[in-house]
Amino acid sequence: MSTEKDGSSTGSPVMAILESRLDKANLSKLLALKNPAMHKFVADALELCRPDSVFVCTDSAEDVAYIRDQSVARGEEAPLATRGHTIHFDGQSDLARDPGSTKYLVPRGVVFSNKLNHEPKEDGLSYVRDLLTGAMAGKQALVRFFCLGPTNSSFAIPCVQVTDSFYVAHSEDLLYRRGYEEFKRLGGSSKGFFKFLHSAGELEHNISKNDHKRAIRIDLEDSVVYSVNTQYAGNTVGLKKLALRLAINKASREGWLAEHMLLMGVHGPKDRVTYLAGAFPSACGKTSTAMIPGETIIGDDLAYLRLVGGTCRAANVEAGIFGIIRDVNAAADPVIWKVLTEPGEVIFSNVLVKDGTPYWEGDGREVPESGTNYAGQWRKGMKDAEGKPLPHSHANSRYTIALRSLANLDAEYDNPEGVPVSGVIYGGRDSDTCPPVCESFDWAHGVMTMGASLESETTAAIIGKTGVRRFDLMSNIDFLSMPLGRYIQKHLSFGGKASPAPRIFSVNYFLRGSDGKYLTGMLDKKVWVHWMERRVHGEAEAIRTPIGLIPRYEDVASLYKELLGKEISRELYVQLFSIRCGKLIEKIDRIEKIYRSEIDVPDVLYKTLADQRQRLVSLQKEVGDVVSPEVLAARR
Ligand code: SPV
Ligand code: MN
Repeated sequence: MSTEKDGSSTGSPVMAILESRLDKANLSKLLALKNPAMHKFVADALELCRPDSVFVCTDSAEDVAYIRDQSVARGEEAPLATRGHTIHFDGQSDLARDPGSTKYLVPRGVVFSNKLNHEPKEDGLSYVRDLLTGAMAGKQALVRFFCLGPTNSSFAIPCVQVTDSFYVAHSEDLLYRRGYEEFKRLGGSSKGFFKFLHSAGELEHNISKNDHKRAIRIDLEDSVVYSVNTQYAGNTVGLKKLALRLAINKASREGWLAEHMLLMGVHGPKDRVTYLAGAFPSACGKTSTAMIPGETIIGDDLAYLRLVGGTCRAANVEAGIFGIIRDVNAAADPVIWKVLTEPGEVIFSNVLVKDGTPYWEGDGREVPESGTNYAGQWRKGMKDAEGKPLPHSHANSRYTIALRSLANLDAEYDNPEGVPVSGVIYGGRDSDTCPPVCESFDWAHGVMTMGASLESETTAAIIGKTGVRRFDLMSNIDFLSMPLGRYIQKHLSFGGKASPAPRIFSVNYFLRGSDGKYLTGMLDKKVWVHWMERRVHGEAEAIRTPIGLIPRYEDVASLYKELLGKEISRELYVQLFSIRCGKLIEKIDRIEKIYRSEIDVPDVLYKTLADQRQRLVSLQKEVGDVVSPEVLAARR
């Protein structure tokens, strides 16, 4: 492509395409950004998808309002009774992320992990480009610019999104920082930007008709993600999980970390704010941890971690929440409840609507007799194909809001330098193995036995059976774009360069008693994060166990009292924090087996797991299969 010195594409084939596809006003908005590589991407997308018209969205309030209004005018969203609230429905089989249809495009000669869905680049490209050919006929293409992370910051990654879905473009407006001015500021030097091309495909009643031909293809070489025949945000909103896959790869090349993590400020004694980052698989308590009453939120889903002068600092990549709505109610989450029930911009998806009011499972209200949901008309007593009661709202139904509408937003949330990270949390959905909280011996021990050994029972956030135990290293297995072993090695070296490295903790909110009931309550996580906060500042002791450091009864009891006004019995504490040697050994065996079939796994991982197994085996022989924390405390 020939480009002029000023960064425009005058006289080139790219320019010819843009001139033929865009009207004057939109062309001039696009060309005000002097970025030939971006022009080339947009031209290719338009030539491939052949929309009837194109709208280039700047950061102006007027342009953004056009997207929001058109989403309603075209029926992709419908207004609800409360001002600013809308409902969007995805198709009946398009209600969650679809790992099976998501593949990396691997160039010839490159060895990729057999744990990650991939195919030869040429095959995958031609498959997805075929599906996208002419996919925007009869529609308008939207070209939007955003920024992952705060603008004008070392965390920032500019992004361009081309989509024919007003719902996707509107969601992105709530979820991300605007980036048109950032592209303008960077001019041709905005290298390494991410590109996303999405089409919902042919529609029937605004639902993707061909969702059986859903395809998401990730081109790591060219930093492009293609997505077609789907609307569910996890498959379509470029800057969310599509970008995470590109970012993990980029981060590994550049020595930082792109993580599926919340970021929060824990408010400790003497007005101290301590920042923690936390990785949890989808629907396992990530948002509710970030939203713990009395603490402040920076982000609930995606964080970039960088070393700045030896300190680990992190920024929220996003500016909004695409959160699970199930069990959000006035008691459990008063801050989100307020946003969801008062005027302001909210997109609800896949909930039940009755007379303009959205309803969902666990909202604490009477379920209406009937209404409209993702499957059409719903009535109480309806059964699914297996004869089970059909829930009024889908288990993965969600709300989309901007963080700025939250009363508990942390003051530092937009700091271009990020915030210092004192601790990293790894949590999974685990009924019977790990204690509610445990601190690793050091960074490397935490990376390998907590992050890289994470397992979690599956949830409705991905298509497939729920409740099945699944390996999910760092809660990033669905987004990993490089061999597992190399990713672990990157974590080890990152922490090795930090002084001090953040502490690493594991949590488990999902331990169950023999009656199948959860042993801890929704708000008990406040106690665990405050114990971490005290540990960071050297203000709480710990009991050494074969798997790491756990809290003493005295500290747990005083934190329950101080933070929740509750008593916790010694019996419950012992039940929660007993070391289940047999279960923990089985877990190590499962994890080791997974890594044995992978490439480039650092030897230290096997050694660390073997040492931990040995400690557990000795304890089991000496004391028994389930060992009380009080026995361990007495052994010191
Ligand atoms: C998750 O499933 O982890 C989410 C929602 O945060 S999605 O956009 O589907 O990824
Ligand atoms: Mn997520």
